[in-house]
Formats: sequence, C-alpha cells, structure tokens
Amino acid sequence: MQDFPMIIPVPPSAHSRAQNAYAHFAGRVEKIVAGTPAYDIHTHLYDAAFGPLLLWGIDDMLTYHYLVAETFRHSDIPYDAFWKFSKKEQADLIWSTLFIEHSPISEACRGILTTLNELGLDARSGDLPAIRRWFAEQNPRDYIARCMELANVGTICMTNSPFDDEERPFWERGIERDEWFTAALRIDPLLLSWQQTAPRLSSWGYHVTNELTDSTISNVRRFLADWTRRMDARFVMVSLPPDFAYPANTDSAQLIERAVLPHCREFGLPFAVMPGVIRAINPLLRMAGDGMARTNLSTLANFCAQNPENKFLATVLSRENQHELCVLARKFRNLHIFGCWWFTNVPSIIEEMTRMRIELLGTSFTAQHSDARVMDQIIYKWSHSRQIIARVLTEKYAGLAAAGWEPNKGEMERDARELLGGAFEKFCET
Ligand code: FIX
Ligand code: ZN
Repeated sequence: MQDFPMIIPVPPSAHSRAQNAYAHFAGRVEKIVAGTPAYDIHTHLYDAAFGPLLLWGIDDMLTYHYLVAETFRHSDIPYDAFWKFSKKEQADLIWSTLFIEHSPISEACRGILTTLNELGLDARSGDLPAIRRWFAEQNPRDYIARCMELANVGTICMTNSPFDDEERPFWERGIERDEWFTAALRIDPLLLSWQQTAPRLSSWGYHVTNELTDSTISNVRRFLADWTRRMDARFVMVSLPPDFAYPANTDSAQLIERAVLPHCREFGLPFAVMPGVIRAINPLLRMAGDGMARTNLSTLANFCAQNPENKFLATVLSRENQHELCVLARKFRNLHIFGCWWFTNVPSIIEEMTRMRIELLGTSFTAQHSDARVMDQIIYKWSHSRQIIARVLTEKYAGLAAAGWEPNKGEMERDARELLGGAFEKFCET
C-alpha cells in the first residue's frame, strides 16, 4: 500500500475569501455598469438648438468654474485682471498653473485628462495649441453624439430658466428639440428674490404685485403652467440656502406652498430641491465664488410630511447632511434622492455616499448626475462615477453571495438600470 503524505487543508482566511468573492464579481459588474445607459437628470448643458449656450471644447473645459477656483489658490493674479482676460487667455493661465506648474491631481483636473484620453488626445505632450486645433475641427452635433456615446448617456436633462435673458428668447422663438434632451424648469429668482422678480413677471404680462394676494398667486401659477408647457418640463427645480425654512411666513415659503406645490400636483411633476448653497460667499470669484453649509433638513421633512400628494427630488450639498437625508428617504416615499452634488462629487465622498445609500435604500435612488456645464465633461464625470458605483455594487454582491444569495446577470443589470435613471423614471411616473 502506497503511503500518501497527509494533507491538512488550511481553511482560507476570512480576508482571502472576501477577496475571492470580490474578484468573482468585479469584472462582470464593471462591464454591466459601464454598459448601462445613464439618464443624466441634472446638468447645465443645452440641446444644440440653443447654439452658443451649449459649451464644449478645451477652452470651455479649462475655464470651468471648479478650475477657476483652484487656479486662484496657486496664482496671485488680481481677480480683476483675470476677468479681463479673453476665454483663451484664462484657459492658458489655468493650463499652465494647474497642469504644468503643478500636478493635475484634483478631481476637476483629472477630469480633463480622462476626457482628453478617452477622446484619443495626448494631454501629456502639454501641447495645448494642438489640442485646440483638434477641437476646432469638430462639428458640434457629431461631437455631442460622440460625447454621449463615450459617456454612455442616453438622455440629458437640461436646467432651463425663463429668467435667463440669453436662454428665454430661444424658447419664445421656438426651437426644434432633440429627443435626447429633456427640460427642467428652474425657478430660483421666482422663489428667492420675489421683490425683484415680481416686476419682471408683470412686464411679461402676468398681473402680479409685490404682495402675495390671491390674484398674484394665480398669475404665478399661470406663469408656471405656460413655462411648463413651453419647455415640456419634467420637474420644477430650485436651489436653496442652508437656512431656508418651510413652513414659514416668508415670500419664498408662501410661493412654494400656494403656487409651486399646487402647480406640481396639477401637472403631476416632482419639485426638485437642492439645499445647502450659499451664493457668492466670495463674489470676486464670480461663478466660482459660491459656498455651502449644513442644512436644517427639517424643511425637507416638512415638505414631504405636509404635502403627501407632492413628489420631491432632493440632493444636498453638505457631506454632513447625507446620512440624515437617507433616513428621510426611508420615511417618505414621496422623496427621491439623487446624485452627489458639486462639492460632494469627488471620489472619496461619492464612494461613501453611494455605499451608505445602497445600505439604507437598496436601489431606490439615483446614484449620480453630472452637473456638467460643458458637454465634454459628461465623459469624465460618468466614467469616474461608474467606476465607484461598480466598486460598491461588487462589494455588496460579494456580501450577498457570502449569505447564499448569488445574484445573476439579469438582476445585476436591473440594479444598474435602477441606479442610473430607472428608479428616477419610475418615481416620476407613479
Ligand atoms: O445650482 C446648481 O444647479 C449648481 O449645480 C450650480 O449652480 C453650480 O454652479 C455648479 O455648477 C455645480 O456643479
Ligand atoms: Zn447644477
């Protein structure tokens, strides 16, 4: 009889079991998330029909307000001198400051590199004139299609303001809309500075006074109805300061209570609120000068509790508010939370928020929006976020498998669809 050496099996450590389970899903989940078209539900992009309002190309990317703020941290150029520069001169300064004199490791800088890389351009050469020449040869409509394809974005929701003097004439003249672009009716001036906005409404034929009389309110509703129809708006939208209170006897809270919420009920539209922004904390930085603070979310709880027939979309700017926001969404099914807004749209916070939201809400939320202001940005914003969403999902699927629930391909595809716009569309429909 042959002697066999005795093999004592060594049980894999818990750590290596977890690593194996992670590796088992990682590639598949990444592929599914990358291959699922996203509905980008909040951007500042425009359909090509809006002509010059649609920003794209290297100089618009470089002069994005995120990069402007970062440039002033390194450069001692006076604010006024910077603003007197042409767009190209600003872009040159930003490029040399953030990409040549320092390593472009901030999220906004890395975003430009991802975008150029995915477009097949060599940023490492540092040859900005050559990059500019490439962009000058692109045809805008074809280029939009290319960006959407590379980002795998199926639909883009714009942010549309009747109070924007450059945008309003396009709507008034009428434009041929591209089916890939949807609209959101943005009404910050109406709600946040009524005393200045009332005369504008009057001049457009809506009989309003500075006092919120019943007749004024019905004219505000007529204004909202006209613009909702004109834009075919999918939701009504406002950003709010951190101390915004509701209910309250203020113009803003009264306008919401008596005009906006009844309007949304009548048209079956969600009201999107984005609390936490402090506008112009440093006005010298212009668009780059907005700040933020933690919000008292009892306002949002009051919206949801006191208006059960209304639907609310919410994204909140402060990292410290995110846990409370998830808990609110667990309590109110008329609340749908979306995206990692602005200062939270950086990998470390996206990862933490996505993990927390999945743990508390499953897939009943929208994982991300791009907030892109320049078309090309959808390439990096979606590519960076998809990597994180896939990582968190992989970890969660490994956890399910460890509990004996091996998810199949169809289930994983369904989950990715829900997180990338499907849950939003269902929320809007029901
Ligand atoms: O209010 C908003 O919609 C914000 O997203 C913008 O105002 C902000 O300037 C921005 O671009 C953030 O990403
Ligand atoms: Zn925005």
